[in-house]
Order: sequence, then C-alpha cells, then structure tokens
Amino acid sequence: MSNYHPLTEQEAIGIARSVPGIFGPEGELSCREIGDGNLNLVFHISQASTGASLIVKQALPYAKVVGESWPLSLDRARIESEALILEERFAPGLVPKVYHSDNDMALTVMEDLSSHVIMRQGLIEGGVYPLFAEHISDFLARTLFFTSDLGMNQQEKKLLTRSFVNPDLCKITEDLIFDHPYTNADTNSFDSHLQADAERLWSDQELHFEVARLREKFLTQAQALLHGDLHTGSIFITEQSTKVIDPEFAYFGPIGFDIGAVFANLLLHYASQEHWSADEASRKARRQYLTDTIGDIWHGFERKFRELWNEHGTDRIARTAEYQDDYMLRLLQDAAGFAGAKAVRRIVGLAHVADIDKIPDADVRAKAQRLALTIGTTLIKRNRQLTSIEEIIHIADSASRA
Ligand code: SR1
Ligand code: MG
Repeated sequence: MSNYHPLTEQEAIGIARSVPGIFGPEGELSCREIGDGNLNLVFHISQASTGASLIVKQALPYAKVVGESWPLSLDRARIESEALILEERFAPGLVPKVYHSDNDMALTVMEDLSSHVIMRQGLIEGGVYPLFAEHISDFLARTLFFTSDLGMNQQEKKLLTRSFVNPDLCKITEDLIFDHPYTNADTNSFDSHLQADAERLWSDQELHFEVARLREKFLTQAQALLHGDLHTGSIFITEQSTKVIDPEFAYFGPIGFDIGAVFANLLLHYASQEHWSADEASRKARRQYLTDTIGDIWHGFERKFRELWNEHGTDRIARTAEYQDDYMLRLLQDAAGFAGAKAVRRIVGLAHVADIDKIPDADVRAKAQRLALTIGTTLIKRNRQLTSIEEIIHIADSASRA
C-alpha cells in the first residue's frame, strides 16, 4: 500500500532534516511552499543559523493548473529524479544535485538554486546571459547524444527506454501542442481579440498536414532521452551559471523537440518585445541579442554533437559519408517545426507564457501574440525546406518587420 499523501510544511521539514550533510544539528528550519508551476508542490526549506537550504519537490496526483479533474501519474516524480541523475552524469554541473528521492511519496530532495533566477523572469526583467548559449548547447548535445543510438550501446538504450515510459505527461504534450490548438477544444484559452486568428488555425489544412507529421514524430521517434519541457521556466540562470530543472516530461523522443523548445521560448520572448522594450532602437537590440543567442545555440549544439559523434560514436554504419550531414539537417528542420508548434500553443492553447500574457495593453499584447503566431505557423509550414539556422532567424525578423 502506498503511503502517498501531499506533504504538510512540517513533514517537508522532517524530510529535509533527515538528509545528511546539509543542515547544522541545532538551528530551526523554516519552510515555504513556493511552487508556481502547473503541476507540483515545491517546498523551500532553510536554516537561518547556517544559511543552508534545499528544495523538496512533490508531485500531486493531478494537474494543479486545472484541478483534480485532470489526474496525473505520480510516477513522473521517479522519472524526474532518474532523469536528473542521468543528466548530471552526461552534462555535469548543468542540473541541480539530487540529495534524496522517495518514489512512494513522489518526491525529490534537491539543491536549492535560489541564487539563480528563473530564466523567463530574468529575460522579462531585461537580463542578458552571455554564457547561456554555451551552457545549453552543452546540455543539449551531451544529454541527447549520449542517450541516442549514436552514443549509447543500442541494447542498453532499449532497456533504458523502459524506465522512461511516460504516458500521462506525453499525452499532455500530444493534446496541448499537437492537437488542441488546431481545433475548437475546451482546453484552449485565448484573448477574445484572437478569435479570428484561432479560427484560421483550426481550418488551415496545409498547417494541419505539417502538425500531423510533427505529432507522428513525437509519438513514434525514440531518438534520445529528452528533457521534454525545456522552456525558459525550466531553466535557472545567472550570468555565470545555467541549471536545467523539471525533467518530469522526460521520455525517449525526437531530439529536435528539446532544441525547438529552447528556440520557441526565445522567439516568444522576441515577440513580447512589442511591450518590454522601451523604444524601437532597444527593441531592435534586444531582438538581435535573442536571435544571436539562437544562432549560437544551434552552431554550438551542431559542433559539439558532431564532435561527440566523431569521438564516441558507437555505430559503425553511422560513419557513412554524408549520413552525419543528413542527420544534422533533419535535427535542424525538426527543431524548427517543433519550435513553431510550441510557439503556437502558448498563444491559443492551455498554459501560456508570462512574457506575453503580462503585457498590460490589449493592443500591444495582440501585436505580440500575432507576431508569435506568424513566426510559429511559418516555422511549422516551412520546417522541411529549411537548411540553416539563419533562415529560421530570417523568418522571425521578416515577420517582425511586416
Ligand atoms: C497541464 S500542464 C501544462 C503545461 O505545463 C508544463 O510546463 C508543460 O509545458 C505543459 O504542457
Ligand atoms: Mg515544469
């Protein structure tokens, strides 16, 4: 029989106290529930006398953003802690340390990253993160290469996929990213000024054809172990440090999905500059910073993934001339398509992004929303014709000038 129940703050303190080597024996511990995501409880536990702190994260048996009517498997907490441990092995220093996990209670005790900010908030406040492209391209190249059939023993990979069968969380993505925005679904949520834009999404057959292809990839292509929800709210950041958190959507899927998630969230922020930049010159400069970052991420990822492949590739036939170029091109095209789908869902589907939703003026917000939709739908429709990251950036820049 499972012991599972949602923790009280006192229970969270008791669990924190039992983790060795963090807190001093004497001083009191205090606890705050700080979860502001869509799914979980997050307790921040600290000791004033030593300055020590940690996080206890516990999954709820339903999606907090909707309520108890949307049940969700608690197994996602095991998946999250096992994914964090693997990510630390392949990309050391780029995820929080896991101190303890309890699958019955669906909880993970981990490093407190309060010295960092959530990247989405940091960007909204105008933050510039000069090492981000270097760090995230490392994270992407290393975690995705070493869990793919190119970098992992292929029988071990098949066995590992069993630990990351994640049907409930995949279903969220399948519905909210690859289905509901393209039909008049109850879960959709958008400003009334977007009614005609949403209806165009619902009837655009050319768009539906490409979304169906992307959806098929998400459903069937077990290319590597993905983070599965790599938006800027899943990244803690400072100017010097990047930590990827929250891999509860982890599963074996198409590599371009994680890369596309990062691009999409930078592009949503790009669109939100309709409001967050004070004037045209600073908007241009901010957008240049964002597109430079996207370019640096792709070029860094591509170079590092190819180096890993050349040095550590486990597959003989994958060394065939031109196969690597063909593979990398498909990753770029997938990343573009998935980025587009992820941008569209944040405008018309369930669960938006603060970058855009916090724009107070409805007309300015509508301009940003329509820009995000234009970039998103263009990336989806053109994904299979794209041959360079510069073309992706060009799509965003031309849409913003239109
Ligand atoms: C019901 S969960 C809604 C969204 O929150 C998560 O962060 C994922 O992006 C999911 O699609
Ligand atoms: Mg999350």
